[in-house]
Amino acid sequence: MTNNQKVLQFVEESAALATPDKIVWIDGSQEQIEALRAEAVSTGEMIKLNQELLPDCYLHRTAVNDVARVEARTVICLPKEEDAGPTNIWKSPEEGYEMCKNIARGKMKGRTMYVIPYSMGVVGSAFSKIGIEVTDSIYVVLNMVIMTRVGKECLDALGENGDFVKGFHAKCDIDEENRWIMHFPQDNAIWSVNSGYGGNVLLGKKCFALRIASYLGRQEGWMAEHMLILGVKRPNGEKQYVAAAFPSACGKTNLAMLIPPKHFRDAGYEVECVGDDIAWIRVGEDGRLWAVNPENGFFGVAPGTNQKSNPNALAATRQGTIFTNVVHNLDNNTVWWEGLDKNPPEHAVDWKGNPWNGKTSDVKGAHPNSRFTAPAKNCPCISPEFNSKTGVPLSAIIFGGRRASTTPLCYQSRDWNHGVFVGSIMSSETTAAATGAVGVLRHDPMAMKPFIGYHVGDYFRHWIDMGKKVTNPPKIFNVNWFRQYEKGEFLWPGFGDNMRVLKWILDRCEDKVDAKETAIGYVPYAKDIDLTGLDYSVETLESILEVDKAKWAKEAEEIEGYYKNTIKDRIPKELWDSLETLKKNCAE
Ligand code: OXD
Ligand code: MN
Repeated sequence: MTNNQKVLQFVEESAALATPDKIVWIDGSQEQIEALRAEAVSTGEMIKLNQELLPDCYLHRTAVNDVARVEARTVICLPKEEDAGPTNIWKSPEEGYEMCKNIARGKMKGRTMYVIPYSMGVVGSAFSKIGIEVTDSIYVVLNMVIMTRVGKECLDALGENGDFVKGFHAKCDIDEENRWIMHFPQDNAIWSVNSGYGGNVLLGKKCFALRIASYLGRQEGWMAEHMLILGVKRPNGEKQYVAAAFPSACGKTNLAMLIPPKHFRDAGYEVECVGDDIAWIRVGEDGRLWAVNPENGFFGVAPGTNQKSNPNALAATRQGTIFTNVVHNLDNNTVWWEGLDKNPPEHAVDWKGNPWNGKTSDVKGAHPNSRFTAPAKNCPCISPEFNSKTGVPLSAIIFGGRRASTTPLCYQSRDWNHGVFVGSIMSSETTAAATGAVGVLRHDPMAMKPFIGYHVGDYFRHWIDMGKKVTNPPKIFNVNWFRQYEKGEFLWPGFGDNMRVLKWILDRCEDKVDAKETAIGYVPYAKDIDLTGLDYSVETLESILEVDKAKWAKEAEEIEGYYKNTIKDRIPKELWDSLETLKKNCAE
């Protein structure tokens, strides 16, 4: 399929190590995809679902010990430990390669090695980058076909000499103790062994499009961010675009596909989804930041997705989708998950493969991190700019975490550098997207803690430097949809009603609305958040817009501790200055 010697050598070396019985090049053709689906069904790797209700949809179950990203086993291999920084696990490249190679040696014996040429971004766009993943998993091939642009045209785009990101994946024995996801940013290389879970094995996604790409972006002067991208069409037809960073499983997919409340729809507002997880951002000739979504599908969290919370995502999953670790409804050969509807199936199989009765069982049927892999083109609100080679210009960047208290519903930074500070101090309660305890507050700067491919202090510096390159930077905001009463219930309705906050943000970008200056930045006046059609009291809104200086003084102390004791060095002076301002403002 190619004369590119580097590609041929990579495939040859991978095969020499893993010794597969057969090598199959993925050309992206429908016949090949069909044949692989049929093979996966024949071996039990996938279950073919009801083709009338869910055409071209399949169900897969991972091993029970392999259901989420493994941050403690995700490694950045650089020559010097200090260059990986305090947010990463580090190994030297020599040690990393040796470990992975020893684990993978001979592990594809009796198996087929698939070679997947893929593009992150539209093939042929200056924004895009090509990867080659070798894998012994049909599930990986079929997911990559949905999540990226796969096929011969990627090899053609590489030509005889082009460079690419090398990804080696071997399932091995799905052994937790020998599971490693290793990145070699200096070599554009990724090794993943002993896992079959998407975030660890779809190497175009977190490994390439965030960890390797963030490293490349710093060298080449662009940014790879854990951000959704959405467009809002105003009644007069004008469009504004927003990129928003939230930690995993904090509603990025829901926000990206938001349906505005009726009052906004009637007025003519529409939301279009450009992406739900990753943004590659560059400086445009016009001095603005332009963003593309390098992916081609959605790897979304299933539980909680329903006709009310996210009808667009649900619609996207009705065709050509792979479901992972959800409930198999045996009555009609479809799927179900907690929060889909109030009618769990009685005759079903749970995510572990055990018989399950949704009416009587007291255990969850779907894993909390169960997923759908759905083609982006299925999404009813996909943006006409989705396949744009230049991307979309950003009016605003939004950061958001899951915080029960302290952080108000929304605030705006004073300027770019202060916005970088706001991103750097993000913290959020952990979710099921990664292994480990759920609900623990942790620092997650720019929602990138698990995804920065180098030292976090240098990453902050890169953000500051990017601000110097843009003459017309997006405005930077922070939102918190997750404020709670002491009893635990949420104080803001969220979902489609987030449009009310989005509208304020977009109006701020056009200087159409005033704001209150506070210790932490500009906060909306309650009167400026349009509550029309919502049964919601202005007092409650005021309470979640409040900035409590005493709480923020404590927060500032905590941030100082995080900067000093965790990140320790390489923090840009501009961020220390913002912290000093915050402390001073809270003391006044
Ligand atoms: C994801 C994640 O899958 O962030 O997007 O874990
Ligand atoms: Mn994510």
